[in-house]
Amino acid sequence: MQTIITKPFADQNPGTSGLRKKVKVFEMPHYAENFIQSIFDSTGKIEGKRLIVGGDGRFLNRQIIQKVLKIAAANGFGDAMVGRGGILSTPAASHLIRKYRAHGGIILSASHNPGGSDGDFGIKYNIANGAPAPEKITQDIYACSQKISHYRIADTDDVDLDHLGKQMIGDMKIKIVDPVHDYANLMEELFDFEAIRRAITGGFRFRFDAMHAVTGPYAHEIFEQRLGFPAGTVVKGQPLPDFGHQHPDPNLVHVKELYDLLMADDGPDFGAASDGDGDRNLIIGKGIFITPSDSLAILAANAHLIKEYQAGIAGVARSMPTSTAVDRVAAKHKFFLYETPTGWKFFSNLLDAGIVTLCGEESFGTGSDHVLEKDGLWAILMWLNILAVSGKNALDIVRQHWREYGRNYYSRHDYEEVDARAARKMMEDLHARLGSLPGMEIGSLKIEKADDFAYHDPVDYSVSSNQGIRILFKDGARIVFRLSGTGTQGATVRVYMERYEADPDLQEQDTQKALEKLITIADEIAHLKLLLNRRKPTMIT
Ligand code: G16
Repeated sequence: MQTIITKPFADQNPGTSGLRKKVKVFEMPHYAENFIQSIFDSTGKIEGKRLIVGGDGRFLNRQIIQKVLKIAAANGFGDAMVGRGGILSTPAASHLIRKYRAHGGIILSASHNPGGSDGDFGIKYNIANGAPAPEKITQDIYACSQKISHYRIADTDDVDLDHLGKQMIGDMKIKIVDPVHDYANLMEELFDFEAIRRAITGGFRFRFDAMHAVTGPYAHEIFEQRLGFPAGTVVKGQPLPDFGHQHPDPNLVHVKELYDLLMADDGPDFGAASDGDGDRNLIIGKGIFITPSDSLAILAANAHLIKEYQAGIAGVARSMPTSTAVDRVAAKHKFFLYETPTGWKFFSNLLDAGIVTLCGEESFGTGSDHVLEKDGLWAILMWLNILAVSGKNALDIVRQHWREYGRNYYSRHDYEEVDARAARKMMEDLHARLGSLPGMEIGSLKIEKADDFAYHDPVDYSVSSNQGIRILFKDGARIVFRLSGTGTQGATVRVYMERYEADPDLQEQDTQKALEKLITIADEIAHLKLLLNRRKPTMIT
């Protein structure tokens, strides 16, 4: 066991979800070691405790796992469970932490960010209940990283990550486990696999795009082996360090092939995709893309069809920028509804306290209290289960939902990798004008309220301020501006727009067309194009 002298790196402040940087940054001597030691220094007594370790298989995954294990052994952990090949999806890691009563888990992933030697890498820490570390802990980790002077590490051979079984580093036991088995069992407990099998026998066709990311092995086991979808249902199922040169972000740009297939007359009935670490989901029904906000609302409205949620759900939560579609479901069915800042960590307290059963975000994340992380395959299985027991197709379910609750037209415009100073200035200018906006009339729209969202956590009473600027119009329309906390290059400005349409005859318009007025107003209010020096957004979802 060695003690290595080191110096702090100023930039080790975790963002929306862990520390994300370019691979090149993580390759700098001591960079990863410092952050891992800072985690262990901020998370309480660890002697003799258990640690769960795994990642999404991206470039550097194996090397950093070796460092995590050697530093964990030198810091006194009793044992570590590691996914074979270094693989664990984020929700599967969360499940293992809970099931095997671990002290916590380290998940190596930069989620939907690109991989490969020029791509991104990330380190996340999840606490004993399986949830992402709350802000109090991430702030402590950062504080430790800013005064670190040494780290402890075992000077030993690398662990064999590819064979199931036990090994030792000093006094720490290491168990290499099947990354899929426990998670697949959990899914089988939650959902009616028999009903889905009957739908398959009845001709139901499905396509899942694993994007060469972590969900491939899980999807082959659950969809093809256990449910019986034919081989070939899961495509791009082999995790690759560079995700096959693709961006593992399940949106309509990066899974265009899947979208086109689902829009074709002879396409499958249902399509889905997941991201780098398996916590996001993209849902496409035959002939219709279902926005994450609508998906959350529809899952909440139909949860009673699923055996796990038959007894009713306690409440639902959505992140502030997510559309208010689910609010209408909550109001009708009298569920509690919570509006949190962006970041899954804010949902975890609510889930753990049992006051919320389902959560979701516009950024393709949905989940429930089965694990305290968002869970891509869970959301897809929930849809499959609802389709199977209702006997309806996805398009009809969505249309009926809009007719019953109204439609929330919704879109996010991203200005990616803009100059960070320009982005901050744009937000500051807007912030300074918030007081003058209420009452302003723009065309037929009147601004009712303008603020910077602050969240008061009802469980631990913590307050999180400056979580995004909201412009709320009298008719319920909204524009939200915020800076992303997951980018690794410059800054990314996200602009979210939403408006409600109750009239069924007006619910089938093109989304961008339906939001045209708000798109123009967003630019007029924030001077986006001028201040960011961009003619248009880089990504529209
Ligand atoms: C993370 C967070 C999500 C958040 C997303 C995007 O997801 O867990 O809550 O919505 O980042 O955040 P931002 O808008 O700040 O870029 P993931 O899947 O990237 O871990």
